[in-house]
Amino acid sequence: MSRHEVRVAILGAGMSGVCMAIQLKKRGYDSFVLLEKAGKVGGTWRENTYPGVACDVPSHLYSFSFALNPQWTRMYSPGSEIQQYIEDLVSRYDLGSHIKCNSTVVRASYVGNAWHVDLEDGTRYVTQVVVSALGGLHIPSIPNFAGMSDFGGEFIHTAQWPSALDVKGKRVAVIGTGASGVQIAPAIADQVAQLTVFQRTPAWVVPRGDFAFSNKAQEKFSTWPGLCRFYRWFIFWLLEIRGGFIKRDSRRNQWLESTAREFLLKSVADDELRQKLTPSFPIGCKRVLVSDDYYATLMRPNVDVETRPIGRIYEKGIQVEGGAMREFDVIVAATGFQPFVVNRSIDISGRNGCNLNEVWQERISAHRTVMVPGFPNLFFLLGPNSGLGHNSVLFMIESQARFIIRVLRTLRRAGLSTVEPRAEANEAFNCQLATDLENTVYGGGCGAWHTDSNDHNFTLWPHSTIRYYLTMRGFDPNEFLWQRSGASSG
Ligand code: N01
Repeated sequence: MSRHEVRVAILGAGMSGVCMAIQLKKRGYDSFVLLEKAGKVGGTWRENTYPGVACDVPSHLYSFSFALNPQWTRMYSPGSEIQQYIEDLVSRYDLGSHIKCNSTVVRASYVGNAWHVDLEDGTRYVTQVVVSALGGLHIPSIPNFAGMSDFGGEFIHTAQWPSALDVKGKRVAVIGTGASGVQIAPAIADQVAQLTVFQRTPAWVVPRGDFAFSNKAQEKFSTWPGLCRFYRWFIFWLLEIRGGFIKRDSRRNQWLESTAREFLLKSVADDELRQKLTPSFPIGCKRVLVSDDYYATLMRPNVDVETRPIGRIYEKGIQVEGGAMREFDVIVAATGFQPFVVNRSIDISGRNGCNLNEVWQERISAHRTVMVPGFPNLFFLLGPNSGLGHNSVLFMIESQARFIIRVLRTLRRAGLSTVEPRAEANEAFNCQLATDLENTVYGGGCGAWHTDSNDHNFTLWPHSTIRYYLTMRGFDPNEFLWQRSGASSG
């Protein structure tokens, strides 16, 4: 078994892991490693390569405040451009020597006053600090329809798109009408012979307003970085103000719902189809989708929407309940992810062998969204309740990385070795969060992926991002237990 000692181990080299690494480097911490299971960096943007993949947050905001990119080609740039942005960050900040690809972490155990991070190949990293940057939406949720193994064509999840697959002239079924489904359907509709969208629940859709930046605009952003920053802030505040829809029954919620209704009315002339596409839950309860061309795609002559539940899959196609079998060459499952399962696939044990899976058995939660009592010096990026439905998660990641740096500095300056949240502070934080969630559209009731089996929202932040920034900045040191090496916990 090979053994290495570093100060910080970051698990995962996606957007959040790379952000953490840059912040460490900028603040003079050079003893860190990024452990990545795949062959290259990128996380979500490496894995998701399906046709039409793009971010549903404008690119100038879906990039880091310390690494603006004047060269974005579109308001909503394609996934490949975001992947390139991440790879460029690695070169720009010279992170290459810190990144260990093909390193699958299987276990992280707190032993004595250190973390032992074990890889599948037997390598062990002994570290003071572990930062989990594994991402909440990583493991595909693949439905288990009867007869699925009988299907003779291609069955693909959106996050596992084979680069060689050509859907031209094929009969394609897309199952799911979430953020991925509404991107892929318009991207392939004009190439395929027939496209059937299998919709279980209609989603609220608002116009995206996508456009390409002209060369002139890109040049101006490059020449005047201040303009690029101003534009970014403009988008940020626009989304932040619109984010008032989170509050249940608020004026902005009503306004957003009427905007979505009008968009549907204007886009879909057919009454029967419009009826099928009208959601019956409050806007925001499930992620609000942004698309300029989804509704138009559904109006195409070679596209139809099937709302009857899927009954069985056969060798040649799909049969819905009460319907005949329809033949397909390709079935695309745009059925989303299993939130936080990736954190649970690694065996994480803290003080006294306390296991994270057991702690999270009843409810997934963390103090200030980043730390769990009993797990000293373990931090989560994009951890419980730090996802967003109205703005850019990169803002959250930056706030979290800054918080971690502040904690590391405090440890260093005071000659301390460990920090963990006090159980009572964690309890108070999460009780308040649960109360706050009740007044929002994220409070459950529509079967969204971001709630657990008890309808408790464990993924989304129920306030403005500014409030999150202040929450992460203004922590009280007394909420945490700080210790010197060798001291026993009390
Ligand atoms: O997944 P989803 P997604 N039979 O869970 C349906 C992020 N993202 O991959 O609503 C039939 O939203 C399911 O139906 P229902 C973003 O945060 C971001 O689209 O459960 N249908 C739903 O329609 C997003 O929220 C970007 O009734 C089944 C769909 O599949 C998250 O990823 C881009 C089914 C799943 O929708 C997930 O999005 C793309 C079954 N058995 C994704 N199981 C950005 O741009 C599920 N469905 C940042």
